[in-house]
Amino acid sequence: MFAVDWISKALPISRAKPKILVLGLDNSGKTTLLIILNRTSPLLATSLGPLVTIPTLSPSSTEFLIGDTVCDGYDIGGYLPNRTCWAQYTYDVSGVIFCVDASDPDKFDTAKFELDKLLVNENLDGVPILVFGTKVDAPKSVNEERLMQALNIGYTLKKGTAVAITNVSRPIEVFMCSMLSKRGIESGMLWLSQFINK
Ligand SMILES: Nc1nc2c(ncn2[C@@H]2O[C@H](COP(=O)(O)OP(=O)(O)OP(=O)(O)O)[C@@H](O)[C@H]2O)c(=O)[nH]1
Ligand SMILES: [Mg+2]
Repeated sequence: MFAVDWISKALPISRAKPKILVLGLDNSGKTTLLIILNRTSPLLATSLGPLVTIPTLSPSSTEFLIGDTVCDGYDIGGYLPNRTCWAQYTYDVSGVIFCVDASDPDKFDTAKFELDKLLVNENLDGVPILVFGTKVDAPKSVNEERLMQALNIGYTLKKGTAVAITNVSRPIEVFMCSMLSKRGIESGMLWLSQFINK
């Protein structure tokens, strides 16, 4: 017993890092978000170059901190061929970040279609979904209420005045943000952090 105690103290048990899927249509800001999150995790920061992205063709993962927990953020890409692969990544997921370009209303229906598929995916039952409405700095961006309508997310929990509705089996919340000014990112991540196992 003593030996086991000693070994477990000397060799910290390595647990799998929480897996966070970062999903959304093409051009919605997923890769940009992961670069920002990785940079704001000083101990993990690897992306030191300018904040420039190219469309994601192949899935990759990036470490970042949620609270003090190191997570793996999976960036699978948002173009149609990439979206057909999303379901393959839905095992053992601790959280989903779903990015929607709030300045591109023409894509809202497609974004809703993809979000709805995630909502009925059994692997993701109960998994919290943080919806980021990105590009609020862009001239044509819609406000939070309009985005929630478009995505048919009809309730809010973040302001502590939750309107309880039936059939809410998972936490889901919308936060508007700008990757340029970084506005809104922190509050969204703070909301998500409460559901990520330490
Ligand atoms: N103005 C503005 N531009 C943004 C914002 N977020 C991302 N962008 C820009 O939008 C473009 C697409 O961003 P990405 O992060 O590559 O988008 P993505 O979701 O990873 O796209 P795919 O890899 O094609 O799925 C880039 O030129 C970003 O600089 C934002 O909040 N505001
Ligand atoms: Mg990308």
